[in-house]
Amino acid sequence: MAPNWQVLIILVQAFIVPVKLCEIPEENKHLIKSLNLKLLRSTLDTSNDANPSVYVGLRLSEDHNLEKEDEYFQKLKPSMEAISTSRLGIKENEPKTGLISLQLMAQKVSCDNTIRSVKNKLLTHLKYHLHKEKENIALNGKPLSNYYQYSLGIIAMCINDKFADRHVVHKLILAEEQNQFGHGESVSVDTEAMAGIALLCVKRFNNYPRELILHIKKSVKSIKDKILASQNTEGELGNLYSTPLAMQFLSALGGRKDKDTCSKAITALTNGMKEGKFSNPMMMSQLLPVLFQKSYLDIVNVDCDSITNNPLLIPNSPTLHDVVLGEEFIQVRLMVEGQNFNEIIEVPSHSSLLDILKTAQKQNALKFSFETKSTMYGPLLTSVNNVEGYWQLMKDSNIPLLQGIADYRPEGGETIILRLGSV
Ligand code: B12
Repeated sequence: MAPNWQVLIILVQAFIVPVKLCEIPEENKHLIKSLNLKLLRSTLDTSNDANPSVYVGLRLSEDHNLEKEDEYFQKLKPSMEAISTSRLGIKENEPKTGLISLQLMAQKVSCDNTIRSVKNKLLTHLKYHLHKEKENIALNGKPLSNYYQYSLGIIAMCINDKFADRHVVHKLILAEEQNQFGHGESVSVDTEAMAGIALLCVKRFNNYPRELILHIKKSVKSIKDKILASQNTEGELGNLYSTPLAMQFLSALGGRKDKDTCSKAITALTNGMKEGKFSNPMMMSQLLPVLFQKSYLDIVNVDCDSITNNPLLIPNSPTLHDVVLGEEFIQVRLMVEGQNFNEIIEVPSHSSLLDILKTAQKQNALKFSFETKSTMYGPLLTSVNNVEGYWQLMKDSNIPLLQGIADYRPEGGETIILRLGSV
């Protein structure tokens, strides 16, 4: 029988030209560059502390402004050095598991070997933190920070060729089996993904007992199934902001079977980018690697000798506010559940929820006050009318907001509810 040449050529091509799972379509490739520039531009903003996740995102890109990246890495160093020289311990029950992990990842992608001693000390701190997190799981059924940071910790050890204690890994597997990865009251696809990436990373070590390896494989499969099942009609895996990490997990997993899921998710992400929904540097930093089909596991593949500079990748300087406030005024209802606060607040259109809270505080000094804590994602609302806790942000009656107070900009006529929830 004569060979079917067309089929043969396609087969051969499939082997020679690696088909990248989930590549962004040609007509949308310009979005990658604009995201890269936006993230680079955020590094020029001196009002926030340098963020190691932003640096990792930039380094996992394939387009670089080496000078700006290096300047930013220099800004990260003091905080790495401060942690590395601090005494081993956890202050005020506030573990730094996630931060130390991101710092170690940043150090690894920087190719800067002059701070090897800092790296070793950070690894010692991380090992200690993971041990304390594990102890807390055994005692209180949950880590001191959360399973997202616990997984980041395992990844940071793993990409530095240090394998986490098997009991640490085992606790993550148990949590996955018992569906413990939540975000407030809902499932956290971000955490599923991060745990999946961590398990894929440790699976590469041959040092774990066979039994544990089998458990790891089973958990990875279960995470994959949960992530695929979380896809909604828009193509998002979980929600828009968990889609980048879910995609990182699928890319670390490899394989071609999920092409349809991937292309739908890419559509959701490109639509989100076109609508300007990725403006938060932390969120952009989780997304940028995905646009190059990369995951945190690719940190080990960064080839320091072949990173080239693109002299045309020049960010313009950051302005104080990306969004220009509108000239018209809008009215937004602000309610604090259980505290009898229910007022209409008038603000210029395009104001953020933070602007609304500030206006409310100014106008109702006796009835409304709030406090925030600065985090890598922006300001977190930590206290309302002197009540501290996890303040959930809701819209209309029961829709949780997908952005924080500094990023969310309500429409006129919306009702915002601040609700004290349980983590
Ligand atoms: C764990 C977690 C939480 C926990 C944190 C406490 C805990 N148990 O550790 C809880 C449940 C409290 C929480 C709350 C919220 N979260 Co949350 N959270 C996460 C998660 C899964 C990991 C965060 C983390 O540990 N990062 C690593 C460490 C190193 O960073 P860190 O800055 O040191 O960590 C602290 C802050 O990040 C803070 N934090 C957590 N979430 C958020 C969200 C915002 C907007 C801010 C400013 C801070 C913040 O809590 C962390 C631990 O203390 C991320 C997932 C992701 N993809 O990043 C979502 C995520 C960051 N959260 C998100 C959202 C929307 C919220 C809420 C606004 C939800 C709501 N409608 O109320 C609230 C915050 C409201 C407020 N009061 O200001 C979104 C943010 C999307 C965006 N565009 O910015 C994410 C990406 C999840 C998602 N896919 O929707 N979150």
